[in-house]
Amino acid sequence: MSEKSIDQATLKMLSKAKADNVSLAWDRLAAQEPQCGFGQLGVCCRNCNMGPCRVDPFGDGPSEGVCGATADTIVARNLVRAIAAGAASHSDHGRGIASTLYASAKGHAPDYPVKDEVKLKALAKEFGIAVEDRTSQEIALEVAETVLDEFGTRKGSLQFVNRVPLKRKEIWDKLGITPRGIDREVVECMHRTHIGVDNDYVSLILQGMRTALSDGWGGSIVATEISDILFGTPQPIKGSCNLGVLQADQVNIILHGHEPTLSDILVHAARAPELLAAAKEKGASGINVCGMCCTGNEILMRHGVPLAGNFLQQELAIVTGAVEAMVVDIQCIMPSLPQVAACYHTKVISTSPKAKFPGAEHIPFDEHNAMEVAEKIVLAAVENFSNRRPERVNIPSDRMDYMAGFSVEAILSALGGSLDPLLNAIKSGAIKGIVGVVGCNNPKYKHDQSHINFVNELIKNNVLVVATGCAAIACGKYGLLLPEAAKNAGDGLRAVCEALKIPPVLHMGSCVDISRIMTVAAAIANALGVDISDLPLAGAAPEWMSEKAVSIGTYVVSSGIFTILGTVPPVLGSKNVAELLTSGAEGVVGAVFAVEEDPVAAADLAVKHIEKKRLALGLEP
Ligand code: CUV
Repeated sequence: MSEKSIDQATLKMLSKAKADNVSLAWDRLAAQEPQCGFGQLGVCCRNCNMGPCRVDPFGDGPSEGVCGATADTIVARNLVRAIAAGAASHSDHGRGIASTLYASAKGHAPDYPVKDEVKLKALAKEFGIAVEDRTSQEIALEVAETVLDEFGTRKGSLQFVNRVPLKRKEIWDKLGITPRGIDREVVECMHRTHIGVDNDYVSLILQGMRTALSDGWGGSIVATEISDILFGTPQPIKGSCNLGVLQADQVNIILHGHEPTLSDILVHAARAPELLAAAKEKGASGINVCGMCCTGNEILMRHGVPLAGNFLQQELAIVTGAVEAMVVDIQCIMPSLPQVAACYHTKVISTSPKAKFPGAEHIPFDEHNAMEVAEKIVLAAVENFSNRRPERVNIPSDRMDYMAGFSVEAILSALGGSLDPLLNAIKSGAIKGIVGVVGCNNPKYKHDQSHINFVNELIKNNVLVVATGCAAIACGKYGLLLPEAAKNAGDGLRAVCEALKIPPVLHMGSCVDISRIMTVAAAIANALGVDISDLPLAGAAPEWMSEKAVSIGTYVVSSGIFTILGTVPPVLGSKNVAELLTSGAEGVVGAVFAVEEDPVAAADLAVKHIEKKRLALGLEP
């Protein structure tokens, strides 16, 4: 068991699942083994019905598919399709949030007033939208319309690319990878990877980069910025995480998925006095709303809602036997949940028309009468409390406090209003550099281990860590999001954290909030008058698994930031593609990918890279 996770709560629930005869992701992985070698290498093509085809990686069998596609073409096409799926997921999430702002401004979504007018006006100005003598509703309407237009714009490039330094824009323009429209890039990926269209691996990967950029500097940034306008820009906030946040004597509701449109409103709905009274009538002492995965990060960042865990803990939360409802919307939700829930009393409630789950109850969420639907969902959970089977309940006691909520605005205010203290700390070497640690869990690797070992090693080396997604949740569970964690940091970083009363690992939000990290990177580069690729920065996804992570990694590299992957992507079937991504890209976009499964060695790569960049900037390594 202990080889599966380093997290005590997880290990306890793994044992309980075994005793309860419940099968989990780890069991299903074992049933898949040995996994398909062609798939692992990326040399399997199912893009047309002359296939499926596969290229023999050892050179004994066929070297091309029926249409003549080589390993280079097949691997590149598969990669580009993964990027398109990932970018589409983030961007469609962004569109959903922007549509909610539109409905709000039109007066059709009364439960979604603008919460951050300052940010609304700042964004309006960025888009050249007039703010003087206009009501916030008028501004919101034009902002929503303008942002929604970015998805199919004909103006040639996305507005948010203007945040990056001129040098970066020139690189993109020269390569022809400046994103032109959010939807357009995804569509073009699907077109180019159809049989008989783009068969040149370099050309395909450039389109993959352009599509990823339409996510990082398009869809994701839209999701973040408009969420802040609607739900409030995060500020430092305290809370706690891991499965121990579930309460034995309360109605437990877990919000799992990605869109704050649902989760934010549900947090408020659960506070209604009549629902609380209903819960008490059922014998519960209260209603305990917790988050999971990225929607958990959204409500954690804004309301300090406890976080029950990260990706690999979703089934385990149900295994506690203490969850009345697992409410899901979109992305990273295992189809197995209703099956696991069938062994307990948990109701899995799906809410998005885009994501239905056989075996789950579907309560369609509607932004036009959001509060009403949210209350209905909470009531369903409350009513389920009496079905709880006490003999099946076992909540692990493990929980940890954290501090989160580090939006760009919150970081600036912690720094006293300008980036200067951070820049000075980097120049003096107190902080050597910054690494963004993001991404998922993956049952092929020991749960949370790579995240934690990688991050610990970095802070020891005076590298400030900014984290999002399931990586950030992992950090939370091990106390790395507490200011006290600075005691494990190197002297320089420790002093900075102590002076500013911040943790050495800053939780910046959900996966779409990696756009916050990119915005900070661009702002630092602009302040120093250099390109992003000149900065002592790196990115890492130590335990990634999703296609969204493929898009993220690609836009981070395409923005000029060296990125380390802790799990091997399916590209090794083409020497040319692998070589382009890990070395050739340096001369093209100024950054490359590295793959390193050992987290300590990965941290060493990041530190060496940072030292190299410092030296080039004339700073002491
Ligand atoms: Ni969007 S994409 S498992 S929830 S970080 Fe978590 Fe984050 Fe990966 Fe999913």
